[in-house]
Amino acid sequence: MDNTAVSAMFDEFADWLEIDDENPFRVRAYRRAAQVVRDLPEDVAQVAAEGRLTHLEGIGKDLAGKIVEFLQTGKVAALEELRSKYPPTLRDLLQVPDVGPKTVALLYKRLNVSSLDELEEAAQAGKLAALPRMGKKTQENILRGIQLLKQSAGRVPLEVAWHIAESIVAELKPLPSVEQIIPAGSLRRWRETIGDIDILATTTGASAEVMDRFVHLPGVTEVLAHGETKSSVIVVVDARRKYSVQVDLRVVPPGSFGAALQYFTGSKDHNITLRARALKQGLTINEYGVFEEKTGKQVAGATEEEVYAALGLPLIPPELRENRGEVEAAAEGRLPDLIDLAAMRGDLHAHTTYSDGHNTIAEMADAARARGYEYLAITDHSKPLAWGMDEKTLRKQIKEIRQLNEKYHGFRILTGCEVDILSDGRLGMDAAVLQQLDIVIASVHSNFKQSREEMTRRIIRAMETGLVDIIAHPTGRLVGQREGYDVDVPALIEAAKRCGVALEINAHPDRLDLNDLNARAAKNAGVLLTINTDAHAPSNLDLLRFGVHTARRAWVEKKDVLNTMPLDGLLKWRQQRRGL
Ligand code: DGT
Ligand code: CA
Ligand code: CA
Ligand code: ZN
Repeated sequence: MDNTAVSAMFDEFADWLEIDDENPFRVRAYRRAAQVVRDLPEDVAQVAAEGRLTHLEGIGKDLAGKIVEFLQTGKVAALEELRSKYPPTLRDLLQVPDVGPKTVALLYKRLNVSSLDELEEAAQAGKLAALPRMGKKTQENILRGIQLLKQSAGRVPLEVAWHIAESIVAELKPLPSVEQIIPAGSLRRWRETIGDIDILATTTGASAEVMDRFVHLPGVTEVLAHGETKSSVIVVVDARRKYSVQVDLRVVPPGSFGAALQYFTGSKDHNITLRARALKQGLTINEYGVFEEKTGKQVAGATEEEVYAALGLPLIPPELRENRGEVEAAAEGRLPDLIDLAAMRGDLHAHTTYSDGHNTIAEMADAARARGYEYLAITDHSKPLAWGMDEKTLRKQIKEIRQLNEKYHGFRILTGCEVDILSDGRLGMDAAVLQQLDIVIASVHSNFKQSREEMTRRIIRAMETGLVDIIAHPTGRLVGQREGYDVDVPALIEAAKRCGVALEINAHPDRLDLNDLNARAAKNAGVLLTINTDAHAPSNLDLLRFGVHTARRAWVEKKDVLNTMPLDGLLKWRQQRRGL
């Protein structure tokens, strides 16, 4: 928890410094500090207590002092001073895609814009187009960005919500009176954004203890209700952005726990379909149980299994409960055997200091081994990205990986590259060196504004080179922040099938790209998928679960996913794909 708060503090510091037109080196030092603390595998407070802060990369005496000040007082005087120079709402403008600190400073100075509403007004009035380095197109993009923000307003990203829910469950579970406790709602279905968090519990005896503890948890800023069976609070967290979210805790009788879990897991549409099925069988279903309509006799309620069984159904995994054919499939015995985290044998997309990653190849490999993987593909960026490798650097990396591999048993670092797809669909790296690699990923990192036709042709051309094994984050969207480039996804799926290319479900919770619906379409078309973290630091490898649950929402099974294969199967697939 401290690491997130300290890292958010440095990010905010960097934002204000940049808005304030500070020296770029200083800004970069703060951003780097934010990153270092965010990815720190241990508790920053512990590091501080042991006087080891300055041993961390990029943390000098000055930054270490700020961390200590923050840990001790919850504030940093220098940051407070910076904040006081501007309206607090000014920093909200940074949430708009395409609006960086320089633009914020410009908007503030020239137009006196200091909040999202004022920015929207100014854009609608056409005032932005007249500013230097702007223009009509940027103005339109900013307006679209504000609309996107409003759509996702009040919803928090999946990762942030899980972080909150897991820490609440960890606080309440040890209480003597608590028996069962589990998050339900959209969180249990792993939707990509979460409206509010719904937690269910059963207790032995009275619920007063757990309710009392709940409303006094750290992070609770407001208590909306404090009752015997239900309490609601607002929790505020400061990840990179500040989020506040409502959390409901319900305590239900043990005999109704399964029914309540089923009801509050939803989705609402799934529940409506279930209720209609129950009625046809002379039953009613609600959050207390399943009952015979005529007699009112309860026939199920304690567990979810028995609730579904009472309706003649096997348990439907929560990720499928979106009313997308799952009730019918369950009734006909055609539910998929969903993939799970344990089936994953490796990660095929990771970065190191050879491009924009923060760690060495060996550090990333050790982290992968520690997670029990059989392989990790190192796929650093290529030119023409400023932080990308050229052929010579990639050859050097291949050599280094071969040397490292000599000391491993039962684990292999795969050579690879995340090669840039140029605007015309050619690749940013020579074929000769790409052919030497174990895994070639290709993806789009520039010129997002191409037309749908151009973008679709661009990516399909990359597949048609025959050099590419995987297309990473195929649509380029960022959850709640950026719509992604305009591209014909069904055409990409068709081309992937034809060219034998795998499509990625990028597991980073900001991306989840392909999303559930697109991934399901790809699976149905017989396209192989791969679930990868795109890790830029060892701790990022843990984000894989977000990709796996997105795959489950897409009805994906183990056999649909490339990196559930053992190493030899994976290499054989690649040989066949390349016609070798
Ligand atoms: P969210 O919070 O917007 O991300 O999405 P949910 O699915 O968590 O929705 P929420 O918190 O409003 O309600 C939790 C669950 O309670 C929902 O998934 C299904 C159930 N539920 C809520 N309202 C109704 C309703 O009117 N009818 C039925 N059948 N179920 C409901
Ligand atoms: Ca909810
Ligand atoms: Ca709710
Ligand atoms: Zn990447």
